[in-house]
Amino acid sequence: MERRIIHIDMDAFFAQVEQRDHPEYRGKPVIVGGRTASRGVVATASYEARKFGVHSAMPTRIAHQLCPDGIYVRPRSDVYKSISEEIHEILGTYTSLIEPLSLDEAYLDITQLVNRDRPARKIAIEIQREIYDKVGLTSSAGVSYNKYLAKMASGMNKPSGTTVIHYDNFQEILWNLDIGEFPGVGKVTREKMIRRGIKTGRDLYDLSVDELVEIYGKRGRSFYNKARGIGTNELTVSRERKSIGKEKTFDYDINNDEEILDVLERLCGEVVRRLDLKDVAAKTVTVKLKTDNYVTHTKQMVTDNPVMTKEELYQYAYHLYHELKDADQYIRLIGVTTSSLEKRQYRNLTIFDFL
Ligand code: TTP
Ligand code: MG
Repeated sequence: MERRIIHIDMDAFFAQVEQRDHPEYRGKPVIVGGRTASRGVVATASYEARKFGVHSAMPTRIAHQLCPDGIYVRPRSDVYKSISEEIHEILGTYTSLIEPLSLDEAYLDITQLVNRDRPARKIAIEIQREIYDKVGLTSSAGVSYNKYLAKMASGMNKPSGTTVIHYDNFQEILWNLDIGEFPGVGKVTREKMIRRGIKTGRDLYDLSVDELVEIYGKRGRSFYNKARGIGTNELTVSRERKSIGKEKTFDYDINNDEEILDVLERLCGEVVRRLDLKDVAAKTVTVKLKTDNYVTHTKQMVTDNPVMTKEELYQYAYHLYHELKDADQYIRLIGVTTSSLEKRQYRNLTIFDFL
């Protein structure tokens, strides 16, 4: 059966997050990586930094030589992880047929969403726009009829590109590619192939499967298929996430209700934002406290009506907090989690709602 697969990949993910959160970094070469002095490697670089030749996995020392005036920052893994969850939550509102690949990449099977007025390219653009509006980051999308071509496509017009590979153009696109662009062809293999006269997708296409298997063993068959645009369209779908929560560790142990509740209220706001993104409501609310002697206490309750607003969630969380909290005990962490998630039901408005 013919399918429509979208591959979404955030542009210069870590670096773009740093530019989003530090406006003074925008338009500048930003390099996110380990240790800035003599050791460590580059995790990623903004597109401005890539112009200097800086790229992922390069020793930071080399990056400093290529781009001495760049802005070098350490990764903030927790932030990237939480943004990644927000992005995956947005994707989950389009379809449950999602295969997450990494923090910043996923496949979506949108076959069922496509119709004459809403072609796959349009859906891809809608997704990219929604991610930008809600998370403030650009992404690139590839659309095709299998995973391999969708992923190839998303890389073709970065940043902010939307690229479609279909039956009418796939062969021409693949034939014109440098051999190094094919998955599985690293630097070393590329050099060897070029020495054999295999420089482009077209050269690869001209070899028989027997010749390729003879030279490259098992990989040979894969190269043969890649040259012909053959790949799987089956997604390895992840399990639906069962809870959404947020927690905060205090810089120092505290025992001041007002301060703690302030944080709890903010956490409730963040959790509801994530419920909004997924368009779900929660039947269960759990509050967790960790005391200064590292003991964790949790208490949960089932709500009368599924929770969807910050005020509702905070009501429950406030109540649970007071049940858990010992007046003499200092705490070091507080968290609130929602579970038993269900799709929101929208009541049909009647004329009485307007009176
Ligand atoms: P990628 O999607 O490979 O790269 P990218 O998003 O930075 O840039 P592009 O626009 O080309 O997609 O990886 C996603 C993130 O994973 C990246 O921002 C940082 C991290 N990463 C590493 O930490 N080390 C690596 O070697 C690579 C490739 C990525
Ligand atoms: Mg990326």
